[in-house]
Amino acid sequence: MYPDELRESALRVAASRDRRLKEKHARLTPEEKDALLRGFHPDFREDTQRPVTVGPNSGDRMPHELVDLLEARSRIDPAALALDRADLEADVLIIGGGGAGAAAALTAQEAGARVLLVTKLRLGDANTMMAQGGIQAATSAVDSPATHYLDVMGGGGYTNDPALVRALVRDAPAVVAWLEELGCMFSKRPDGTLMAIHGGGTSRKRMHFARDYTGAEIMRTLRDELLNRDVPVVEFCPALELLLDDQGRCGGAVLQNFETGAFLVAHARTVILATGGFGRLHVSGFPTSNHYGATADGLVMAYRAGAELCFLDATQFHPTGVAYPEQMLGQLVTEKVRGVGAQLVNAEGQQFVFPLETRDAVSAAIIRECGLPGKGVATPTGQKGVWLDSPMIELIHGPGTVRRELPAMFRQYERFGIDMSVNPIVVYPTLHYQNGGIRVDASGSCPRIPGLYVAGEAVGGIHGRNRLMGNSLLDILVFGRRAGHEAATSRLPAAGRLTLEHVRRHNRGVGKAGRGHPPAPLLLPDYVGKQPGA
Ligand code: MEZ
Repeated sequence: MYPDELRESALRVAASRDRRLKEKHARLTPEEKDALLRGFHPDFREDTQRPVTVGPNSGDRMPHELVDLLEARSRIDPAALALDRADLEADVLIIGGGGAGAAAALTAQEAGARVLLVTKLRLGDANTMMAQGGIQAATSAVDSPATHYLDVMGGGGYTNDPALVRALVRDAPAVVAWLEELGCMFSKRPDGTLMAIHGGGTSRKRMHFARDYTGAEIMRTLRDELLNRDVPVVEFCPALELLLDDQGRCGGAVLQNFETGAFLVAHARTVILATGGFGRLHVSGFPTSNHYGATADGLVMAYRAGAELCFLDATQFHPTGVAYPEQMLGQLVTEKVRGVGAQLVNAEGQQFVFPLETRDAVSAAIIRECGLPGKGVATPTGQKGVWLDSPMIELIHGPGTVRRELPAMFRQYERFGIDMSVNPIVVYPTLHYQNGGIRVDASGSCPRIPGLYVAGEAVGGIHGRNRLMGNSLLDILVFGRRAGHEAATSRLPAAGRLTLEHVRRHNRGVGKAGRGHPPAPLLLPDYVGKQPGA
């Protein structure tokens, strides 16, 4: 099961289990948390970020991997394209085929718009599909949107945009009801009410879930609905640039057929960007839990068009990515494992952090522990990690709980001969989420670019400097629906003649620096001859 290097330490973890069952680890004080983050969170390392030198956020620090893209030249030559004739036309053009794009398309269509959804890969190929642990919503009598609001703000270090948080928590119960109406099968109690657990940083049990494949179940529901309603979808067709008129109003995009390489011009009254985050950029050399397509394309396009970005110096590393076996390096071990009782334990069988601190703090604590002599666990290839003591779940809730409540996780490990209901598993932080993104208002509109709306992980400000578990599956739906409605019902005057003048300006602005990077948007991560983080 485990090689010798790990077996001995796993036995120490098992021997300490009875003691730890009775032990409650102290919560961090605000001062301790601050010191932990400053000392060990990658955001605070000098070498992980630099100021961007072009565009509206010039001077702001962001991860090198993102700055490289923001400072890169376009993939297209603006002079070589005729933009007056449209290959595709719609009232609302939605760019992105994950949960946010799907929710936006359904809502815009309900509001009477002719919608078109274009997506880089296939419909549903997105982080939504990979989300495991749950979706937050204050649905119980002992909870309220106000309490949810306070948790979200606390998790984000009180830096979040209050208007966006208000929208998030207010819409949450209705969003869950909408999903149920569409046929989403959440885990329920015998009386038919939604099951709920805690996540890191929550003061109430409000994490609703479909076992441990919540995102897949939500995406299945949305995709079925799009197909049932015959919403037009064009797959394998990434967007490369937005189109603006001479007033800076957005009225379409340039797309590329991934198979033939042909450029396509799409005209629309309004455009919704739902392109996801930057999780495949391997920020600071970390492995990732993200979908292959998460290459920050929307940030690049919107930035060139003049959008303001925010909070991009705050990256979320999920505390529990797989560290062993290496074939699964970086894959998510859902926070639900800690939500139902597993503790984080060092090589000597000692708990070193309260398991449901916010993610930024838990990740920093794991990184600190791995740097202390004899405390971290080393896999045969030298990958560092700590133990996540999953067998505790069986001791707390009874035999069979892991297999029943965490079937996807259980199978993931079983394929490698590891029974996680009997043996602890080795974990290390993995790049998980882009806390920041494009600045929008509570309707999802981009204030600097009339006609442009943003939803999902591409949005910045909702989560401040650190998102809590289950608020991403929530925000893609809340802001997908808000953006969809707003884009469909907008009374903006029609865009004038569409141009790529902003792209010419950008290409001139980046000068020599831009030529040093491959063109952007990246579209797909480059693993050829280059290891992540090298
Ligand atoms: O919101 C998330 O990121 C989430 C639910 C992840 C998880 O641990 O399952």
